[in-house]
Amino acid sequence: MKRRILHIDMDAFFASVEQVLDPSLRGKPLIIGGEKTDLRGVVSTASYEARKFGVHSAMPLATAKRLCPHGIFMRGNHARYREASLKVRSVLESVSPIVEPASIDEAYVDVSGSQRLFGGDDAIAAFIKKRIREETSLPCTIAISPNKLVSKIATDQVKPDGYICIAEGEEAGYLRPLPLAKLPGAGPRTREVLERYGVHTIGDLAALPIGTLEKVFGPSAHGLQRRARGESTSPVETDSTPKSISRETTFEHDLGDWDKLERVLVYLAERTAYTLREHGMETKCVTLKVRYTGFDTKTFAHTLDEPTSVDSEIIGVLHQLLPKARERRDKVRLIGVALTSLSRNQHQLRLFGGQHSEKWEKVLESVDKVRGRHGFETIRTAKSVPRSSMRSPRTHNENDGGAT
Ligand code: TTP
Ligand code: MG
Repeated sequence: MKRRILHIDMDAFFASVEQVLDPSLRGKPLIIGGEKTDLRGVVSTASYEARKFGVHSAMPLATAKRLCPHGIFMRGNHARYREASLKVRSVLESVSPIVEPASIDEAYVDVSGSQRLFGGDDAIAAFIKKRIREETSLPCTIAISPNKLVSKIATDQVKPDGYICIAEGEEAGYLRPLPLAKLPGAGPRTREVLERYGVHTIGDLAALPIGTLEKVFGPSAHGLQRRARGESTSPVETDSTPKSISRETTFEHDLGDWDKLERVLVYLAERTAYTLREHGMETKCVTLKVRYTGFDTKTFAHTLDEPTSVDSEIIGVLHQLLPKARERRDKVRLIGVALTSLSRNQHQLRLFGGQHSEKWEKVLESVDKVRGRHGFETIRTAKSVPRSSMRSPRTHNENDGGAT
């Protein structure tokens, strides 16, 4: 499934809400932040008509009054803005369950899974704009691209009442001509340094030899250049998006048999990997947790080069970590697995860059389907140990629920 991420930002949000409440304000230079008599304070937003005079957010009211003396100045009504914001959110949630509000008037939506249902990006955007108009009468701008970064930059380019769709593979080309200031993370200090190297556009940064960039910015050079190329894998995070997935088991009697411990670990790895895939996510960091006799607890972690959701790869990492845990002679009271550095599953990246095959993903998909229908226990690999050899499952000792 191709990853399609939508970014939506309402146009001149506070001012637009006021214009809906009082239509006589439409088409007029409207400035929200304070009354004309308020001496202090800053502009929170200005209608596009007021922006023509150079008025913008965060500008002192006094300056705004000087630039736009005939403007209409209002304090604003936050309860109304929140109400409109919630209506927008519920429209977005009717398109996809994966919605991340980024501010009162801005959100990301993972619409990868909504493509077929709605008939593609253009139809999704048209549907949202129409529904928001019906529910709130407010204008908004939408961008859809393979990731949050590119969509966020793009909405700003096509405001107000805009829409843009950037196809997979076009990210770098789209960003190339834009001024460096448009790239999140390229603040004034960074830009000042880069300009000395003749970097003025995002494309210039993307094309700069990485060695040069590393000399100036150290290891963060790579991330900076990846962003300049429009690459980003950060997931759209909902309230239910897990930050980590873990599972652990406490034994009835402390165990010294590492073959058995290993089998329990394989079982725990399969369970966490299953939960991971249920969430449509991948992990980059696998942690082995061991509590020895006497309650001393140690964790051993390994970060992968490529994220994965494949059982065998997670188990492989645990096998690498086990010898370290075994250095201690003590018996084991508890053993656990935690998966962190989670991101949305990137089938695309996998097919081209990853080592593991598409076939594996297919197999796991069908295994998960059977498990979803008939329960997890119906399929288990030969090396994993059955639940009966663990103490009172589920209720107390296993950290159930998976997501923490
Ligand atoms: P923005 O989306 O940054 O601005 P906007 O919606 O007014 O205009 P645009 O069409 O360019 O998106 O911010 C959303 C709301 O947040 C804005 O209407 C008012 C509030 N806000 C402040 O109160 N103070 C600020 O400094 C900014 C930037 C926004
Ligand atoms: Mg806005």
